[in-house]
Amino acid sequence: MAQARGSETDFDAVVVGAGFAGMYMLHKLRSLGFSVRVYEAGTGVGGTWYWNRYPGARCDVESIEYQYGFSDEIQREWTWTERYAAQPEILRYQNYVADKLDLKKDIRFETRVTAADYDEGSARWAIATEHGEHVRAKFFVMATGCLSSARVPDFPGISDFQGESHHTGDWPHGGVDFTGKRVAVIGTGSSAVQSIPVIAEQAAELLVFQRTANFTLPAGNRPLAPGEAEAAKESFIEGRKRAYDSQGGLISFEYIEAMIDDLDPDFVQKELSDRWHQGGFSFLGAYGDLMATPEGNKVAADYARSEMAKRVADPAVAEMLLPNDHPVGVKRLCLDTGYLEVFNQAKTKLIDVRKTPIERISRTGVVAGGVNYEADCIVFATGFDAMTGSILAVDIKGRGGESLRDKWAAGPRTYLGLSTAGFPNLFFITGPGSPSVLSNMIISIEQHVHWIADCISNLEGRQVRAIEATPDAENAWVDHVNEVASLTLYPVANSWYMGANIPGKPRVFMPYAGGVGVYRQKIDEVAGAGYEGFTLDREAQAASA
Ligand code: N01
Repeated sequence: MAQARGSETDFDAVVVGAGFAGMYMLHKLRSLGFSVRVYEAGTGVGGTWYWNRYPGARCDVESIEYQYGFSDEIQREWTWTERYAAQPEILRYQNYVADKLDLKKDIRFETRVTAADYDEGSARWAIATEHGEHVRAKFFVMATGCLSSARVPDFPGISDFQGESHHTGDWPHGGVDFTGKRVAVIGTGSSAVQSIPVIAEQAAELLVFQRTANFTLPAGNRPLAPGEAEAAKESFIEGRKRAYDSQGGLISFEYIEAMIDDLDPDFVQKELSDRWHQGGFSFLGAYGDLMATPEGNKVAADYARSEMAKRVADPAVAEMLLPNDHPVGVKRLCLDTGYLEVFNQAKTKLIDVRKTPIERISRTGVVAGGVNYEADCIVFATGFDAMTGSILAVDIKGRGGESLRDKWAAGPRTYLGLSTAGFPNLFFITGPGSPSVLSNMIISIEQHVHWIADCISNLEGRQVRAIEATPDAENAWVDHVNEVASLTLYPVANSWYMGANIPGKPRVFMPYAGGVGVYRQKIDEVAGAGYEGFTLDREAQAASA
């Protein structure tokens, strides 16, 4: 192993973010002998799981699959307690890994990176933090997460509100006591669907402001049975290999490839039913065209609506809660524990803000349709500036001072989701143009960390000073990402995948829908062909130029 290089101000790599991605990137590069500095805005590791401490926060991927796979020792030492781990358990796991690998000493906490400028002369990034610190690094890695830029809509009067208000993605560490309070929740995405049943246990009154009804199915969470987690450890490493080559990085269920018209209708209904009651995302894999054609999707969507309706006592309320403006699965499917049943409680009121839009926040509550709904607390479960928000929060300037914000003004453009032309030695982990949020994030994070670490080692071994995507390769990749998306129903919905939840954000389908296994093959082929689609700037060439 090479001797670690670098000084307090000059590193082989600077990484932004200490969630699952940044932690593993640090470990991987450090174990290859590179000097690495990580910057993290929070006071601790965890990323998403550090910030999203709202009541009921829980992973929607099974805990056995939602963990690092790079160390058999780590997976054997850690024992998950529930089918879907809750936020505190995941955060404990991340801290356990960080401590075991002694990661924290190379992470600067409570420090946001504000700017990064590429200096062509030295082929190094100059990175500035909010505290006025300046460091340099050959490689700059954005491990900022896809759902980390919490967004409160720009409602008039927000600062007038006299009660307590919080965004689910920036929740107080000490928790919030809703006992006996009137609570208004704005939003009905995954964060709302998870938090509302827990808030309802304490609140005296609950007001839910819904703009879009979402598909939600019972998660089927449960404690892992004695011996279950231990047994999973035996097959974990072999399973992880299969996950790397799978569609979504999940191996707890199979995708049926046959099209619905080629299947017996009774078989289809049984598959839908079995998968629905199994909980989790297996429902979306019931047949090949479920996510590809309106006709195929409708069968599953009808099934989902019929199951959801059974859970709501008042048919008029059920009607409001049943999604009817988008296909099932094209907005992130919600997994819930008792969500719809909350609307059977007398203390809950559902307000359709399509019919009666939120006009403003008053001193005492939320004003919609001319009515002031009084509340002691407002919970903004209003989502994130997804995928690009945290990348563009840093003022990144590439070759010739080109601004990434300008370059991506009409939507993100990447080569393989890993890099972008004009910005040498800059890498994204699970960036736009990669499977990312359509997959088990841990699988996609590991895939990218391995690729980036191999790339950096390879370049260092060949005295390459800079690697940069070519505009042609990038254009071809962007076209491919769009073409694959157009074969699915994803682009039809107003989802955060499309940037549609942010007023003014370009409407572009950001992740790559081709699947984890297919994507892995492509990025490995690129590396195997000597980083096809990239230009490599060799030190000898630079010296003679
Ligand atoms: O955010 P969202 P989220 N007026 O964008 C509404 C992951 N996650 O935090 O749908 C009124 O989904 C908005 O309405 P609409 C998961 O990938 C995972 O819930 O845009 N309403 C919507 O109802 C998830 O998909 C877990 O019409 C407004 C809600 O706010 C992603 O994070 C748990 C509004 C936002 O929903 C984001 O989920 C939680 C306005 N002006 C999250 N603006 C796990 O289980 C927005 N809304 C691991």
